[in-house]
Amino acid sequence: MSIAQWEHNATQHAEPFSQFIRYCISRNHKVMRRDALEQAFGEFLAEQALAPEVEQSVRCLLHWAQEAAFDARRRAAAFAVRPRVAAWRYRTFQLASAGGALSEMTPQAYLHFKESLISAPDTDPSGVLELDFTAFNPYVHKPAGAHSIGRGHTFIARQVASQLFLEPDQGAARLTEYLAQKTVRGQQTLTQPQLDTPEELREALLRADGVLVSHSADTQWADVADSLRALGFEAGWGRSVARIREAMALLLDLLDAPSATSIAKFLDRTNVITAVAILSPHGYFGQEGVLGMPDTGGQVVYILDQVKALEKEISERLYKQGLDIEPRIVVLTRLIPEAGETTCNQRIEPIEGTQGAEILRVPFRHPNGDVAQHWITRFAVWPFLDRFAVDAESELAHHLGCQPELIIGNYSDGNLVAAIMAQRSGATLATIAHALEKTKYLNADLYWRDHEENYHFSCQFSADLLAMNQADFVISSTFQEIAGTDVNVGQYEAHQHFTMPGLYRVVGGIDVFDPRFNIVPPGADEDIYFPYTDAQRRMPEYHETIEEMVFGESQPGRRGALQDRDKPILFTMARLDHIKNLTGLARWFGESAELRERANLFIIGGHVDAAASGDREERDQILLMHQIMDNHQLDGQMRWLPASKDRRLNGELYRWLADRRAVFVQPALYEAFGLTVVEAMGSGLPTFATRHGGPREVIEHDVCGFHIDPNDGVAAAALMAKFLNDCAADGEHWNGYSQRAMQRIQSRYAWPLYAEKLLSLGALYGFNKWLNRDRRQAYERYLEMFHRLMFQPAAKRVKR
Ligand code: UDP
Ligand code: LCN
Repeated sequence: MSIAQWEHNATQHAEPFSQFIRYCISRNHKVMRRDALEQAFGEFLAEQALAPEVEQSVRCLLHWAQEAAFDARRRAAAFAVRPRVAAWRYRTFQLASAGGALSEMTPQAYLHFKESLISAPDTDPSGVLELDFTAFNPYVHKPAGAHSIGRGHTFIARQVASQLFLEPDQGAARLTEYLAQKTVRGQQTLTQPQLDTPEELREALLRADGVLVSHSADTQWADVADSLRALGFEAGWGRSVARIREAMALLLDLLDAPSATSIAKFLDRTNVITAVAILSPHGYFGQEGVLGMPDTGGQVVYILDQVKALEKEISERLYKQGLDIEPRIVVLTRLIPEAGETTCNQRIEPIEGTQGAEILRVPFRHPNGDVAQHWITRFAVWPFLDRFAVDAESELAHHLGCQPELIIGNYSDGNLVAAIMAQRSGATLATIAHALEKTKYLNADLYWRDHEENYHFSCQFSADLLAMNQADFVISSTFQEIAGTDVNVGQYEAHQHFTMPGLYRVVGGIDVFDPRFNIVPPGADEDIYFPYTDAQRRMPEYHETIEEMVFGESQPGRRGALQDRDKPILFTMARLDHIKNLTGLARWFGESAELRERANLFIIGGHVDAAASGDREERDQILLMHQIMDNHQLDGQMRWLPASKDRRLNGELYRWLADRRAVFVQPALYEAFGLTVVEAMGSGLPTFATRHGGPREVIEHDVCGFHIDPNDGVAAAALMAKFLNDCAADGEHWNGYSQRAMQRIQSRYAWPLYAEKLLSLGALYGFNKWLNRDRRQAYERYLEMFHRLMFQPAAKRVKR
């Protein structure tokens, strides 16, 4: 659909379109998303039939409108139309006695239209702080096609090459300057500072090749170091003569005619990252007994796996580069003095499965210096973060004894702290959203005041804007996280234009075509989540415990006992958040006689005993779950256990269930990525997962699993029942899905691939940052002002 077609439809069918607008106004609708519009149109049709082709045209108009706003007073509607991925057009429809007139709107006008519906009418639109971060973007040329979204590195490599190439002498001089100042942990690498003109560098490279050519390819750096040092070189080109010559040849090419491929390859070889700080302040960050606790889920798993993979890859790179340096990786999180049975009150915790990576915990402090003693929900950590950033920086410097070259933020709070630290130190900044809250809560921006007491979105969305604009590169797990699908809006995309009435209006929050976005999907630890068919590595020592978990009796803290052990099992495991919708799954199951007939339901989530929970949202879900089990009398067909915190046991649980031809269900209302989906599929469980979010991209529908609509439980239950019926009729049916699920995960979601890509990005974007450091000053100032004038006052309003 093009915007011209949309306009054509709207004008051609102005009369029925205006009737529907009047219908919405008469029902007092103000702002509606596409789903709600489509539903309202169904209700409208029940009152007023339209000719089929007219009905189809109006339906089409609504389908491409992501949102509509209705103003009874002005007798007008405004539409946010998204004719294709990440393209937004705004149109207003002014009702007239017959039909109406369509006209174009700017994003500003559209946002003002919405604001006026909920704040005082006729507020002066210029009286609102309007933010446009994209105006400062150093990338004048950006890729335009949706296929480029999430592949920023290819664009940056081309841009860096052309920047160097456009001014040939200057380019060579910049490269020479870059090499001359390059130190690693205070040690000069690659070239000595006196090799400071391109001519001298070229000459030295040619002479070095003259020396190296007489050595065998596997001669070590140590054997040629003296000769190369005499020519002005230092370690860092390679451990063997073969690698040294390759890297030097790449540099000679670059000095003559830089290309995107050679610059990326050269940096990958030489711009090695040796020390990384990873920020993840909120939740209980630990290695044992924390998973499933409030705010403690996939992010912790992701980071611990990420650290292992990164350390391994850095070690290999350093080795090949000929540098005898140990990688240093530190995860910075919050120290919680009253941490229950967790280790979150310990300052240092070595990370298992690594040579030297550690968790370093730094407490949150009140303004008077007192340490905050208890866990604090992720929605209320904001007033602590500025101070945490400074404290973490000094503890890290003390602990590491060197500056990290790369700082990686996680989630809104970690990204903000990482941004502050990177801004102060000049390190390369990567951010990872994991889950942007804005798309999870309906109209969280427009009605932000209603959410403020519990969620403090004024802080969170400001932190998100700051971090995503400060980032040198952004790591995303899927394409949809950035730019959605043909019909669904991406999580980052939702930050392009939005308004928080009375606070600020964002007309350029982030541009998803910005080349800082890169898709780097995570994996699942292959030592824990491996195929159920891998008999050699199976962990039978857990089987007795698992048998008891699944088929044991009901007892305090657990509910339900499966009466018919022969039925296949529908399994789910998640934190017991509203958004995870485990209660939704229990209800679909309860309401579907067919599914109850066919299967048992096994749920692991949160606490079964509400008194044991310290989280408001979790307690609500616990009460709801009990109510559903009572109403549908599910105790003999459903079993519910509290969070299961042992990852190795969980890995074997997935496989044990696969032995019994079970399926995994992920019913979330929205799931940013969904590690459980990767774990379950990698273990061999056919998986039914929400079509809202990452699982839509992880699973190919009806090939290696199924997409389900969490808002249509009847259809989801029917799809599961049909699958189980097909499995009962054909013994191979389950196998096919299981095999394809395992293949899908093995080929795409693997940590070694992740680490390799992340470090290549660090090398490339780090150089890009150095090359363009003068261009970012205005941008940095704008961000700093936003931080001080918007974020900090909002954070001060959060109760400590
Ligand atoms: N998890 C767990 N026990 C539980 C609940 C979750 O071990 O009771 C683990 C799960 O195996 C996965 C992670 O926590 O590794 C949850 O990650 P996911 O991305 O699915 O969701 P998140 O909690 O991050 O929203
Ligand atoms: C947070 C989430 O909500 C999940 O969807 C992700 O899988 C997890 O973080 C890891 O990125």
